[in-house]
Amino acid sequence: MFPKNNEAQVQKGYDFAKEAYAAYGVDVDAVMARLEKIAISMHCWQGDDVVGFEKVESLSGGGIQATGNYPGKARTADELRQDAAKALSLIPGTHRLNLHAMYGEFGDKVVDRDAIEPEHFDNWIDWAKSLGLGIDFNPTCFAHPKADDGFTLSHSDDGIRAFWIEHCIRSRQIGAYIGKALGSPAVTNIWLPDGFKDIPVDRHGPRARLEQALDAVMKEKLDPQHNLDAVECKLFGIGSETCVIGSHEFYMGYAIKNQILLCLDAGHFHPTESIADKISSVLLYVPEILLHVSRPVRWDSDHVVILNDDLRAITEEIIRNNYEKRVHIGLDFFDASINRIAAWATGTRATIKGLLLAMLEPTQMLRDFELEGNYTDRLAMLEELKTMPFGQVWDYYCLKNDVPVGADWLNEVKAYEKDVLAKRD
Ligand code: RNT
Ligand code: ZN
Repeated sequence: MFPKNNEAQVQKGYDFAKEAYAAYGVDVDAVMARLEKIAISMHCWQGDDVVGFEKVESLSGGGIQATGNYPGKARTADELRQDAAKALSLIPGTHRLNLHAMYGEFGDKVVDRDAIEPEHFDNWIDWAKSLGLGIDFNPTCFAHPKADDGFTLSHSDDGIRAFWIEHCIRSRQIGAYIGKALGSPAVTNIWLPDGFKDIPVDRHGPRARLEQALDAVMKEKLDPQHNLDAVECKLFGIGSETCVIGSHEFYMGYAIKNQILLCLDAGHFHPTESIADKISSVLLYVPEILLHVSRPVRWDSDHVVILNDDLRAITEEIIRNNYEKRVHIGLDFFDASINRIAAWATGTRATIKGLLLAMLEPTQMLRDFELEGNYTDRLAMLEELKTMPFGQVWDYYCLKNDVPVGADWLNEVKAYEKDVLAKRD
């Protein structure tokens, strides 16, 4: 089994770390207070491999793909809630849940996407209330017969386009309903797979249709206290390798023009392109952004987020610039080859670690080096900071927030696997 925490030892480590950071002028207690205020939007779809609860035969599609068949995945909303609550109990802080329209509870009825109602999400709202969570929302514009040919809101068929417009209109209303009920705005994020596998002749037409469709979707003004709109671009997907209609330029223009949120997904750009570098630019032109923190491996593979340089660059940008009120941090990964609760916990804990590491940085000192043109000290210090006793602060943060310290959380995952997941198949 994995080692259990020893409170006295954690405290000792923390005292030591506190002094080490204080030498650089970093107040570790203030850092922890700041960290506690940041909510991560944990995505529900890691829990069931992006399947949902519609009464239609589940269809894959949309160019996204969960691979693996680890046993014990959630089959019902109750199971998914139970699993998500388990994961959240292993993650320090109070967070949010990111829901997709396909996770509505429709009873025995077949409710098509253009007929979803706020009530279909009441159980989620009650559950979120009981745990003090906020909820974010997404229309589901994929895995549906009307998306089978790869087009939704930009479809050339008026009827199909109208169907998806209705779905997105209802999704925004549901977002507002949820946000009102929970007293915290839901970020409703629109992503659609529309695009061409092979070289199109007309790139303008679908984009013009998408713009019009989005205008129809966004027509109803909703109270920003209840709902915030976001749009998510992509470079390519499986089956849309040559041209994605909702490209970066398309949505950046749309978000700026309409002053809504732009969603940047770490896996939706060229593999060497980092979303971290985009944040400071786009925040000059849009009020707020949404992030889909993901881990692309060679493509938009949606691997579980880990504390790598990409994640660190993202969290550093947020923290160094005090952007935490303007950047909504959502997660977007789905690995079906490992324990799904461990996947959630690993990715969410890693993201919080990234934020903590960034907060422990003596940024002003580094900025001063940079302004003086002293790149020697800037580089050398950035390297030295990597071996500061960050782990001791992280352990203490977990202890303080009543979640397992170190690898101890894996003991709980193992027990849950035995008691709950193993009984599902
Ligand atoms: C797909 C997008 C999108 C989805 C989720 C399920 O490439 O990243 O955000 O992953 O909506
Ligand atoms: Zn995404």
